[in-house]
Amino acid sequence: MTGPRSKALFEEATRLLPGGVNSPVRAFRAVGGEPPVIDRASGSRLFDVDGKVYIDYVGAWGSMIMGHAHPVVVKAIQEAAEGGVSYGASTPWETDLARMVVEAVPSMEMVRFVNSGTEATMSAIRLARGATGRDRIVKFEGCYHGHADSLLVKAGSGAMTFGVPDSLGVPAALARQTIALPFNDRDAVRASFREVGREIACVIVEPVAGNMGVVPPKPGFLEALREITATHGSLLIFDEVITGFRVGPGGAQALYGVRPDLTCLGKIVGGGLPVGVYGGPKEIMEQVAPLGGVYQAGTLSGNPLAMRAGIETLHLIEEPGFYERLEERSKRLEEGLGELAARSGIALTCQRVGSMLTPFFTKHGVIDYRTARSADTGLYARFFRAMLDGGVYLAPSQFEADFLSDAHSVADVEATLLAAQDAFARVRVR
Ligand code: KE4
Repeated sequence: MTGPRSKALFEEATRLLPGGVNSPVRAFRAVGGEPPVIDRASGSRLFDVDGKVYIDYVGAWGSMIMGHAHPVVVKAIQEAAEGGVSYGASTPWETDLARMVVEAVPSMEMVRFVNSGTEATMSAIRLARGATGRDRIVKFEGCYHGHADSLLVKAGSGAMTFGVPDSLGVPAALARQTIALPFNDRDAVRASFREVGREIACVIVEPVAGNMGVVPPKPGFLEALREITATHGSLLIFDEVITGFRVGPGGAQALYGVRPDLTCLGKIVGGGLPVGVYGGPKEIMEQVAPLGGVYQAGTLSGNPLAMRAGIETLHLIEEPGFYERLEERSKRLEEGLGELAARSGIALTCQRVGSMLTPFFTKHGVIDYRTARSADTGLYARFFRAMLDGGVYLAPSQFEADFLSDAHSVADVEATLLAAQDAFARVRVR
């Protein structure tokens, strides 16, 4: 239950903002109840306006891998702000951050900074269409790439490969250019390419799905996408907005050894400030304005504060032992949740890659959107609310990922498991 100040402030927000929020999932509609209004954050903790403290596993949806208000990042932002907050002109820091990104992700020989993951994927798709002269794209059901029209598309009925809008306001004519296939189903990809491969500009995929809950790629799936797209002259786009710098310093492409044509980044790369990136081989990126005919622009792109936050964040995650610490604590959380659920007689499948994980309330392994939907979302919602009451802030949807940061201590994980033990007892199906 939220406190009186949260209630009052959220009530006022609902009069001015649709659903009281600036992004739908924050409204807690998938889990019920009203969201606490957050006053500040530090390390692994969120503090709401009523003074309640939470161990935070949302972390600005994966952005805050260093933990909140890291002093090095805060200082860099403060220093940058003293020099002015935005110029709309070249700065040394955008080049510095670009250099760090291309050194970390070798497939990105050249990059362009934008202000969100949506802008990154939207621009990468326009670039793929411009570079290939083709209009169709392939995405996967349950994968989310931001809210550009071409990506708010779900599978059409029957065997047709034409997509249909997944949001009001998306033109059917545009949606038909998007083919939505089951994640982890390489046969479906082969069949689509057999049918219309010559018309497909690109395949865009979350190499580890995070937006239906965490669903790893089946062995061979990413390799098949690489081989099929190369055979048909289509581009392979890895949407690493979540996995970039999350599942390792080189992202999922390094973890699984599959080199995409274009990569999209976001979240961590901006240290929590608004940054998206898209990039790839020079001969493709040089088709982007002002060099080439693929237009993309942005008033605040390469913002100096965001660049400085990103630079310091990437310096910090380069430190020896960073990912090992994350792996150790994430593994403990995954195994602890599994043990506690089993002891409570609750069907739970905890799926994890690195420090992103999802406790699915189902006994089945989750390999795609269809199996993800087999999860008991009502039970998840009750578990979520019991954990929130216990001071643990999980993702407010069964179909999202939870994230650990370097600020999550061993004690935080143990406290989380203690809260989970109580929550499982409270929600156990009688
Ligand atoms: P943004 O436009 O929200 O910065 O990024 C879009 C995006 C692109 N690609 C992937 C893989 C993403 O996960 C996202 C955004 N993620 C969601 C949560 N899963 C952001 C939270 C929200 O929508 O409020």
